[in-house]
Parts: sequence; C-alpha cells; structure tokens
Amino acid sequence: MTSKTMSIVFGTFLVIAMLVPAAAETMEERLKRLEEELAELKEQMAEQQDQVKSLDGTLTEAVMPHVDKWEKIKLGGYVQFRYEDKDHPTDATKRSETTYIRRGRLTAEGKSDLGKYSLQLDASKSSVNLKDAYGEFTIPNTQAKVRFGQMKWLFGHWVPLSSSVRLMPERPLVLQELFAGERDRGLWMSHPLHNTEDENAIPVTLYAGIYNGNGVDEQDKSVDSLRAAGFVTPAGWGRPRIQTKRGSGLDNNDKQDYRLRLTAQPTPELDLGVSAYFGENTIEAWDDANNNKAKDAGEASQTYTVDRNRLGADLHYVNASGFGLKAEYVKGEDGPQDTDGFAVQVSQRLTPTDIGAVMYDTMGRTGEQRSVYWKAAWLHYIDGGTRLRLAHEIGKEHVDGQDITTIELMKSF
Ligand SMILES: [Ca+2]
Ligand SMILES: [Ca+2]
Repeated sequence: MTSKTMSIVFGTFLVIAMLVPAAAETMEERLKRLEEELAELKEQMAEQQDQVKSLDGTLTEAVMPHVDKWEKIKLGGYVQFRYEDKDHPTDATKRSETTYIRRGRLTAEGKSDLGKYSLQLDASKSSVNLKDAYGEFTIPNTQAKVRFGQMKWLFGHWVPLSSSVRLMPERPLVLQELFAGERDRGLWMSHPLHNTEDENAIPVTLYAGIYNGNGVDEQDKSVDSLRAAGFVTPAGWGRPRIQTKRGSGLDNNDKQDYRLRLTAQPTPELDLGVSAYFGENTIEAWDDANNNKAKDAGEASQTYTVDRNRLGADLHYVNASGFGLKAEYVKGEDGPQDTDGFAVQVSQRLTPTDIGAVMYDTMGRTGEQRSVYWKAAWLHYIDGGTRLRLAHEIGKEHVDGQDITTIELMKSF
C-alpha cells in the first residue's frame, strides 16, 4: 500500500469514527440521563440565584432584571478535519501529504441587552490555546460600543471573519503575513456616524482601537527577506539572525498600536470598509554563532524599533440569488520592508446545499518575487452542522510553484 493510499484509508476511518456516535447507550437511556442532569443543574442555578439576591439588596435590585435577561452560557464550536496534499515540481521539501485537525474550537458565550462576552479555546494542537477572551458593552445612554480583551484585530473583511464560514481553506496570503494569528490584546470602540433614527440613512460606523501590537502567534521574519529589504546588521556578524519577537499575547515594548476602521453599507447587499493601523514593533537581531536559531549568552545582539503600519480597503457583496463578490487590498510597512497584497473572490450558491468559489490571491514583499495563487473551492452542506469542502490551489510562491489539494470535513455544534 502506498503512503497516499494508506493516509486516505486512515483518513476515511477517522472520519467514520468521528461521525458515528458510540452505541453503548440507547437513546432512551441517554435522554433519561440528560433529563436527570438538567434537573440537577436547574436546582443548582436556583440555589445560586438565591445566594446572589441575598448578598446586597440594592445592588441586586439594579442588576437582577438584566441578569435574568442573560442567555445561559451557550457552548458552541467546530472541528475541521483535513486531508492536505502539497505538491511542488522541483523542491521535494515542499511536498507533503497529511491528515490533521486544522481547527478544534470550543466557544462559550453569552448575550443580553447589556452586551456580550465570549471565550474561545483551540484544542487542535498538543496544548490548548486561548483564542478569544473578550467582553463587550454599550456605554449607557449612548450608541457607543466597547469591546476589550483578547480578540481578532478589527481590520478589513477576512481577518475578523470566522474560519467556520470562510469559503477558502485559509485567509488571503497578505493577511496571513501581516496579521498572523489574527488576534491581539486591546480595546476598541465603535459609534454610528449616520442618523440611526432615519431608516433611509446609509449605515456608516467608525471603529477606533488600541492594541499592544505584538499579536498572539509566533512569527519570525527570515533574516534574508529583511536584509534584502534593507535591514542592516552590524558588520562582522557571521550569522546574523532577526527575530520580531511576536506572539504569546504579551507586549514586547512600551508602545501601543492604534487602529481606525470606517464601514458603510450603501445597500443591504453591499459592505464597504477602509482600515488603517499605525504602530511600532521591536525587533531583535543577533549574531547566531552556534546556528541554533536561538539567542544564547555571549552572542552579540541589538534591538531596533521599526514602524509597523498597515492600510486596507475591502468590499463585500452578496445578493439574494447567492452570487457573492469579495475583494480586499492591504499594504503594510515593517521597518524597511513593504508588503502588499490583493485578493478577489467570486462565489455562487449552486443548490441550497452547495457553493462554488474561485479566488485570485497575490502578495509581494520588498526584495522578493510576488506570490500568486489561483484557488477554487466547492462546499457541500451534508446537514446544517456538517460541511464537506474540496479545494485546489495552484500557486507560484516567490519563484516556484506549489499546488495544494484540500479535502476537509467540518462539524459545527
Ligand atoms: Ca506594543
Ligand atoms: Ca544561538
């Protein structure tokens, strides 16, 4: 059996194992057990409510009517199980064939007229990662909303869009490059700029945010690309290496990054947005004498503070017949290196349960050749919560070509 056949057999087995529920408990037994557990939970909640009420009469009087309106904690999430085949005409290190859990998300959230909160974890890797932990509220007697915590950067269309509803397997190249991990810690406020009492007014909303800027995902820039872009390290270093020290959700300098976004909805089908981001990043360069990609004692080093700016424009259109058009342009500046990218996606609902989509996706960086990808995807909804996606991407990454085939099963709950 070839490795390809083996992984298909293995993948199919896993898919079946995932979809077929354990048969140990009959439906009746299961219902009975759930009923008992529910009754127990209700009892516990009633007890806790009584305790809250008795803590402080004045406080609970003001708060309780709202507490009652909070939806109970809603648990949700999704699992993406993926088979991926990467091919490359000349470079064997860029060929791979694998099955893996791309995303395994669990979300707990609640909503009321007071606002909302959300906590999302990812359990697709060996350790559990915090994705989102934020609260949102409306400032009393205003239309201003505030969201704070760890959350997606509010930039453009595709960064904040959930991976569970995106048509292509991954975000456009330029967003993967400039917004790796999609999240940071900070706060944003939004306010409508139109007369919200006028039904004919075009909705226009302004968002302003402040973030620590360092993101939550590890991402090191390659020394070659930064040097090609004009980043200078001291003369005499044998193995200069540069690390942007991104990730972990912790700030790496005492500067804040700022973001503005303006959205307009000229018709119910059309959303337009422009985004701007201004900040500063701290980069560390060192002479990696022992070539272990880590900075060790005795290795000469130097830190640099560089501009981290991004500008973007996005368009999102979808009509009643299921035709969709999305486009996004982003230009970014990281010290001496400029990055720009553009993606346009056309989609059509083919049947009530099928969607087809194609995308043109391109990105360029100072000192490198542009990457260009043509992507196509077909999505089939097996039921409301189960989706099959077949995707094929034909790419030219820098100078070489790479083809990626993806078969993915997603279960939302
Ligand atoms: Ca910072
Ligand atoms: Ca080292």
